[in-house]
Amino acid sequence: MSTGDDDNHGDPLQQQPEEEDGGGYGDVAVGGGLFSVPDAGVARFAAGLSRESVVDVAGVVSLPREPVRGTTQQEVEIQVKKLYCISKATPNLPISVDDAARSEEDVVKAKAAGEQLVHVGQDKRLDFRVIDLRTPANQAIFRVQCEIENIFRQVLLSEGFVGIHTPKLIGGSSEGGAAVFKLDYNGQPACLAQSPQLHKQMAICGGFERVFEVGPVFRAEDSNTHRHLCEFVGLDMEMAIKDHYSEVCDVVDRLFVAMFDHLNKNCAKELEAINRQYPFKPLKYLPKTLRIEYDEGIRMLKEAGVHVEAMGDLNTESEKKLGELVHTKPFYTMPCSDDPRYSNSFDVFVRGEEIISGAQRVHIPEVLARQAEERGIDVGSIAAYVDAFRYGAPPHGGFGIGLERVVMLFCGLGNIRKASLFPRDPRRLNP
Ligand code: ATP
Ligand code: AMO
Repeated sequence: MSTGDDDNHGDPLQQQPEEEDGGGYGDVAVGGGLFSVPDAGVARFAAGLSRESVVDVAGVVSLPREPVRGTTQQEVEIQVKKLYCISKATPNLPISVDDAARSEEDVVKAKAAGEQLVHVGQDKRLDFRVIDLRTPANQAIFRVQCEIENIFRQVLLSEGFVGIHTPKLIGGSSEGGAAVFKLDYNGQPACLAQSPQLHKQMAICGGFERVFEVGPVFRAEDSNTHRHLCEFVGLDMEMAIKDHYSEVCDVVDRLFVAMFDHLNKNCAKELEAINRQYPFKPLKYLPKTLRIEYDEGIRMLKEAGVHVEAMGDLNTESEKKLGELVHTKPFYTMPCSDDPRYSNSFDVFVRGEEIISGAQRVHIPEVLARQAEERGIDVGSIAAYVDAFRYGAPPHGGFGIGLERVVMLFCGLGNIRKASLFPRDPRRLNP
């Protein structure tokens, strides 16, 4: 809906002639908005419009005399002078925006009060995503997502990184795992990239000291979980390091503290809209770092059945178990020089779930080939990558972030599908 005085309406399906100004305004609710219309004829026309029709209105905007109950658009009232219907919505909408905008709590309360409400489940929302996306919470979620992506770019650009785009059609798995979508590439076996891992490292070999990429990542996940998608947006970076891979962790700290501060400061309205439909507790974080908090480590160990004393030092067994919980690392990860059972790697967890994986990489081709072989990877399929380290390669490291996971976990959404515009999960390829 737009309001204004210009007559640039193309070829409206239906149009009301301009009415004389003054007196006799009546109210009518159209598609969730409150309009004051000049006379009964216009009121009839407006009331006959189906919900979600697109209208173009010329009129005077004012603050409402009182909020419109049970609607999603309550901020302004319009005294209509002209009303055009630009696009008629079918009167039999599969879901209504008002139903889709209710919180679980609203539904429970209304049911307790004996009201009959339509509950819109997750599958139905996703089946009719274009309507579901119109709810205030969804509008806010994708604005928050856009801000996160923007801050990622801004912080890295300000630190001298250059944005790159790596190929998404590649000859073999980039993470060494089986979760790849295979395809035929003019007669050659190929797959969709599981990450920009190999090529972002090769960009470092190509003389770019600091690179980042925002792009699609494909994972042939076979289990339906609340935090895995088959296609997600990867926020990746890679950088040459001088002394220690903690230089990469320092960037993580600066990036995420800037990101979370920015969201809290500049997206208060969006976070409130999300909170109204999907209540969540604001994320607590330290002002300077995201590195693992002791309590979080203790909680993970306790959940895994390991006995640990509150506030006690972790013994070797607990440390090892914590290491296992935070996963076995891929073939390109640099082992720790003091104890090769460990690696120079890190994960970042938010609300107990992983949002980032990162590490120093192996830049010695012989070690890289050996580690790949040990994990059953056909070294021939990654020969150009291994060879890239034969022509001079600086020590380097980097990390990958799942954009939808950051949105899901910052906003406590509970399901990654809510943070994906048109999610792709093991069962869903549509819409
Ligand atoms: P993978 O490729 O192994 O699936 P991933 O990076 O895609 O890893 P996840 O599968 O979410 O992301 O998590 C990786 C690892 O992190 C898991 O194998 C698990 O050990 C650990 N992990 C994730 N979430 C939790 C959690 N809530 N508590 C404990 N460990 C967790
Ligand atoms: P990893 O496999 O841990 O690491 O992935 C990086 C981050 O991507 C997110 N993520 C996912 N998000 C949604 N659906 C999925 N199926 C999914 N799988 C992973 C998580 C995870 O932390 N190459 C390394 C990164 C690196 O070391 O630079 C990698 O891909 O937020």
